[in-house]
Amino acid sequence: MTGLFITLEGLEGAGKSTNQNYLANRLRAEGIEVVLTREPGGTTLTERMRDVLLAPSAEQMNSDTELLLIFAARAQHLAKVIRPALARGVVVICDRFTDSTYAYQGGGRGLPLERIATLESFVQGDLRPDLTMLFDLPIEVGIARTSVYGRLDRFELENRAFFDAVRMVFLELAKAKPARYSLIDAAQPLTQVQQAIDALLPVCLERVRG
Ligand code: T5A
Repeated sequence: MTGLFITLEGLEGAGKSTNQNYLANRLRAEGIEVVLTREPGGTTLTERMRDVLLAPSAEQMNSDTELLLIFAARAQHLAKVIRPALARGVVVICDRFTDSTYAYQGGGRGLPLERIATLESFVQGDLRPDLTMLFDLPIEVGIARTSVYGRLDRFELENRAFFDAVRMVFLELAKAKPARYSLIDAAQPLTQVQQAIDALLPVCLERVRG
């Protein structure tokens, strides 16, 4: 048995966490076992690594340090959560994965995409998401939604140009890999976003049930 690996991507406030729960509930209603997880994070150890990555700090983090920390956390997360769940044949829904690395470290930080691809192969081998939902929206809409949370994390402190570059890479990835990606207009009201997810359910179910 091999499970199904679904990733949710997009800018801050795009609705990934909200719709991770929505999608999980829709699949569970069909009798499908689902594991929800996120990056960076997903295990006790990698949640601590997440804190290091997200906490604003007086000492500026070097971009390669950031990249390596993200892939170090990913190696642990794959070993402890994602690979075992897929081996049990369940659906894994992950809030962000390596496409976020291409978008934030490649687009936002300007690191070479080949360097990210090298680490991707080293850490993941052949494992790639089966399906990716990209929740796309302008950054101002996303930041307005998350501003209610109060304190900004290290990425949310970045400027408009950073997020424009992140968004552009996400859209390029979606265009380059149409078989894996579904592009969802996340600026719409939540009910419409969830109708778009409902429209993708038959594909998910077909893939799970073979
Ligand atoms: N990162 C991560 C990297 O740089 N490289 C990597 O490789 C990885 C994996 C993680 C940070 O790490 C960086 C990217 C990120 O900056 P995070 O907290 O996991 O940070 O990610 P965020 O995107 O910042 O999480 P958010 O919680 O801000 O965004 P979500 O999950 O997309 O949004 P959600 O569901 O929490 O919704 C936010 C609010 O909007 C409302 C919700 O109810 C909620 O209040 N909402 C809507 N309101 C109106 N209309 C809609 N359609 C709505 N959808 C949701």
